[in-house]
Amino acid sequence: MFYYVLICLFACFQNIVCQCQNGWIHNSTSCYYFSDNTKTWDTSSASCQAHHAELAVIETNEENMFIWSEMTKLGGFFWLDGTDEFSEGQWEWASTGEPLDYSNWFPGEPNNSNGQEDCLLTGGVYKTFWNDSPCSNQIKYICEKKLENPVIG
Ligand SMILES: [Ca+2]
Ligand SMILES: [Ca+2]
Repeated sequence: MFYYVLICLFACFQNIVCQCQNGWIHNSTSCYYFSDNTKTWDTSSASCQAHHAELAVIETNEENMFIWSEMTKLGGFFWLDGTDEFSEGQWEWASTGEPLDYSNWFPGEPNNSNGQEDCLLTGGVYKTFWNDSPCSNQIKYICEKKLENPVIG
């Protein structure tokens, strides 16, 4: 806890807001929201954007393990920001258009089962691993927003 306060003080000194709003969880330079309710990938993405966030983009193993540590408390599958709906097999993060430089696919995935799996999920039976799934499935979702500079008025 003391160590965390030191980091937080340093972050504040650097003009970085070090707290997440209620219901959001801090990790590294982001705040995360893990939903209770279930939605399609599109409506999940829209819900995140309504909170000035995007579906979570996982860029490192550390971040993936943080996500897993929270998912284990809640249970269920969760949507991430990844999709290949624009070009089959070309996986990208929808919010940035960047390819998945880091990935943690379950063995045999992505398999585009029945030719209609274009959205990225994690958790559930896949645990820390990732699977491509039909975007119309209704599951939980994870939003992510970067810690922002404070507004100085
Ligand atoms: Ca696909
Ligand atoms: Ca699949």
